[in-house]
Amino acid sequence: MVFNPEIEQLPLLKLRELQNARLKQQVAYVYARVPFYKQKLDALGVHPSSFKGLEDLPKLGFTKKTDFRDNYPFGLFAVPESEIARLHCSSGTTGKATVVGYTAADLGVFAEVVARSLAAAGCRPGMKLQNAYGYGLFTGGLGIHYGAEKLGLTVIPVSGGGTDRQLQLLQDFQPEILCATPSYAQVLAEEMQRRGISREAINLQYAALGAEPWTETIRQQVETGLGVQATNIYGLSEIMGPGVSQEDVNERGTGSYIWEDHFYPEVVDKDTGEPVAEGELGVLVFTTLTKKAMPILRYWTNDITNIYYDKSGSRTHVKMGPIRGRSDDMLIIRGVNFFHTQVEDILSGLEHVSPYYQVIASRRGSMDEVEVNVEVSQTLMRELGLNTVTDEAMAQHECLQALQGSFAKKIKDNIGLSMKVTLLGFGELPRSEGGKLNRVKDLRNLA
Ligand code: ADP
Ligand code: K
Repeated sequence: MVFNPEIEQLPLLKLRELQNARLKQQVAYVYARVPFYKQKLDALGVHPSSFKGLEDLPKLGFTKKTDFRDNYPFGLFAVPESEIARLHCSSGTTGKATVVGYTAADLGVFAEVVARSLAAAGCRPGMKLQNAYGYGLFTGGLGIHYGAEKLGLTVIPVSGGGTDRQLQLLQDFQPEILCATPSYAQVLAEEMQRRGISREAINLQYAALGAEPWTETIRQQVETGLGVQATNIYGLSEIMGPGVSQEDVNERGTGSYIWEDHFYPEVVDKDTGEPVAEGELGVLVFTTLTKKAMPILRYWTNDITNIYYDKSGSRTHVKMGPIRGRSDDMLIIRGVNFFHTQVEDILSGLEHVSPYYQVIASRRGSMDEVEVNVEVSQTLMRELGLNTVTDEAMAQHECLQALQGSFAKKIKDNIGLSMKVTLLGFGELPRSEGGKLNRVKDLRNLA
């Protein structure tokens, strides 16, 4: 279902006109109202009176996470504090939390883009949505909540965590939609199986998953385990929250629509900051086009992805591929750049392993080393009669040695790095407790 066809299917030329007009307005607005931007634009020699719109966008420099910290808490606001209707913070995955503010009009746009997103995810008015995104300062819970209400869904505001209660409500209230982090949806799928709750006991049809990188492996596990069609929802507090982009349920695997009438995307080279060609990987950069409380010019998200137009898509807006990782958590090992999601892609091609893994980087002398811990599947553990994977078990079972060897070889072939692979028993790696799951440990700077 398309929530707002007039905008979501607006011909591209019209969309450009709209973006151009909005961008000029937004630049004049921040120049007049935010001292930080006035100083910055003056230093760059940009003045709203001569700013030509999209073609001049690269002249605006970048806004970075440190600019939010330097202006903590309210220094980037463009309206008096009395006009701020709500405050949120980013979840602080990397460092101190970032404060963001919304006017009532901003909250209206937030609800609109989430309503579009949930409609694209398969939701239709009258359905029930179990919202397992965290409520509170994190934008996820409340962001999904108001968008779901706007679309006409019944919201079950359960928040993250509390797996017993989540499973109970899935059975008692029979919601059609689940919103959660992908790692938490995995937990719910796994717990259902462990507790012998059949898929027929619940009524889920769709899941909109986001807030952290995930891959086709996880999609498969969640889709099978919960009996849903799972789509990607992406967003970030600095720009709005969840619902900056969303995958259409019938176009799964082909990218997520960015609601570019409100959030103008660019992809730039992570070293030079220069725009890359359509479809090429780089750092995603967003400029807000309609924000009132905290308009942001060219925000350097640190998220690595690509953007492209899909002519066979149901909407005209640009699509983005999955987030490959953050440029700041990209691991550089012996000069080779890689993301933990590459390890996950390899795992998806292997039998007899669970989708859980952990990548640990450490340094011995001046040598970087990487270890990958991965769980043996529950089925194989049962077949071999094992609770955990000891050295004796490794020595005794050739299939375990073969598993370890083929995984290590695939990593070497695909990523170009030798990594030490350690097999663990099923269930030994940490699971999500309702929020995001950290799959990478970089111990190199701790020594
Ligand atoms: P924090 O930066 O503290 O995690 P946010 O809660 O604002 O704060 O999270 C935004 C970030 O979360 C994004 O920049 C991105 O790295 C990640 N993220 C959000 N949604 C997705 C998604 N669907 N896929 C991959 N990463 C995502
Ligand atoms: K996040």
